Amino acid sequence: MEIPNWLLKQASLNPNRVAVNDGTTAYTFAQLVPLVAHRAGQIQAQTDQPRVGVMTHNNLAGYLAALGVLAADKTIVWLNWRLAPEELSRQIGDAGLDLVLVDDQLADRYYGGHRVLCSELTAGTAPAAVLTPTVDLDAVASIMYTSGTTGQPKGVLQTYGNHLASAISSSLNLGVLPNDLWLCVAPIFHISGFSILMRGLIYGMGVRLVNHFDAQVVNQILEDEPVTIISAVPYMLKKMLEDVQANDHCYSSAFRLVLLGGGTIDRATLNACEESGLPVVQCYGMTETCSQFVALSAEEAPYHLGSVGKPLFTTQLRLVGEHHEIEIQTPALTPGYLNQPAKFAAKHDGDWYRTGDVGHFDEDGFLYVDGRLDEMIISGGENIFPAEVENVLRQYPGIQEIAVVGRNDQQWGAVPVAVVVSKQPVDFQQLEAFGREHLAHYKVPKVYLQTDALPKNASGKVQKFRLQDLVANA
Ligand code: S0N
Ligand code: MG
Ligand code: MG
Repeated sequence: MEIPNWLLKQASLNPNRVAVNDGTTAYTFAQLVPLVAHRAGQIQAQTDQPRVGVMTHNNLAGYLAALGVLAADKTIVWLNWRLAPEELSRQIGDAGLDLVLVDDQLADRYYGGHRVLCSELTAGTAPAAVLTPTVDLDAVASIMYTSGTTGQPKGVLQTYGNHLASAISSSLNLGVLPNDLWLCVAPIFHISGFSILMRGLIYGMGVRLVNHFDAQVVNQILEDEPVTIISAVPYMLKKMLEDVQANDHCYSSAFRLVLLGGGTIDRATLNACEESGLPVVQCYGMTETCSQFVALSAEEAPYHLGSVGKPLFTTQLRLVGEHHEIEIQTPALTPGYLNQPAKFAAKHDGDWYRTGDVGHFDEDGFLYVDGRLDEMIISGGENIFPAEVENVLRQYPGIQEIAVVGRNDQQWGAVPVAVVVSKQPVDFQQLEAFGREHLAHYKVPKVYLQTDALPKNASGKVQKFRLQDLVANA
């Protein structure tokens, strides 16, 4: 089904509303149209491929580049700039990219194929594109890679229809006010950030871009500017809270709430936020669902600390099996993984999508997420799959066996710890350096232990739960 082009629609409905603002420059929806058409024209002049990579911080140049990709009727493949060169090349290869648009600030982080810097895109002289007046809701707007239990990355397809369903569900819970201004410091290469840009286009709402996270910068903006909502992961909220407590920030009267997702949070932090006047609304979502599909409401949030809320208007949710796995149906659910249909099928239980998370409802119908069925570690809002780390570190000379296990961490939520078996003593500094060469730094274990043998079951599978005590006390 086709509906009107989102940007053109907003340029007609709300031409003079600010669409995006980076603190220095602001563009209204009407002003955005020619800028985006220009970027789209440059992109069309550079590639015939249906997908274009974008690797950027949360800035205007990157925002315009991304919207340019969409206006060129192509799919954005979001690249996480923290990834190591070989991790990036695998994604670029899988997506068949022959063009990657790169933030000038990240020029030295990009090592792949044909790249165009955002400044080069801005300076391009090819004719502007003519924007297609409609969007096809089944077309894939964006792709984001996630890893998995085997350690192989999968490109999650996100259609326009998925983004629309997600944005509508969120708005039916949080409401949309004419003065809403959503601060976007969550990376736009993650759905936590990109969903804000999509909501901006769908709601006709302003987005305040912040290049990268810095608690003091964010708190100063929330004090000085009429931001109404910010999306944050627990790491960010804790840093913001520390700074509020240390420097007595008082957010502007326009401020409505911190939408918190991307990992579990301790009750003490939530209590401290309440005492410091930081209104937190917890939610629960995934890349596969274009952001939250369960959330608290602003009214209920203070009375249900620790819960992620109720399934949103378009979400069906059930708990299945002895572990109470969370299974869902929602129109925001991805139609699949790029090039890997079998992996997507394997995540289904009939019509239900298996999240891999386990949870329970309280007597009032509020959902609590209790953990994961697999070994995934969430560090600062980044997912880490132990298999991916083990596959790399196992290649280090002398390593016979390795197990990577998550350990709770005050700052990051959880961090990976490596337990290695080797006949000779292992130089952990060298092992860590090896990991940092081949993996995004956040995936590299923060603690290393050597042991004589890994605990295994009768069929030879490592029993990681038996390493928990060792790792917790290391
Ligand atoms: C937390 C962030 C900002 C940390 O980055 P910071 O502090 O800026 O670090 P740097 O200065 O760049 O680096 C310092 C050292 O720290 C290491 N490092 C960086 N990040 C991590 C990490 N995550 N874990 C461990 N270490 C990390 C660096 O490597 C560096 O060390 P060295 O020098 O040794 O290299 C950053 O990590 C960040 O931006 N995280 C957030 C990611 C995120 O947004 N995740 C959410 C993903 N989930 C979803 O999108 C679904 C849920 C969702 O949609 C949602 C989520 C939240 C709110 C709303 C929603 C919604 O539903 O709308
Ligand atoms: Mg930093
Ligand atoms: Mg790093």
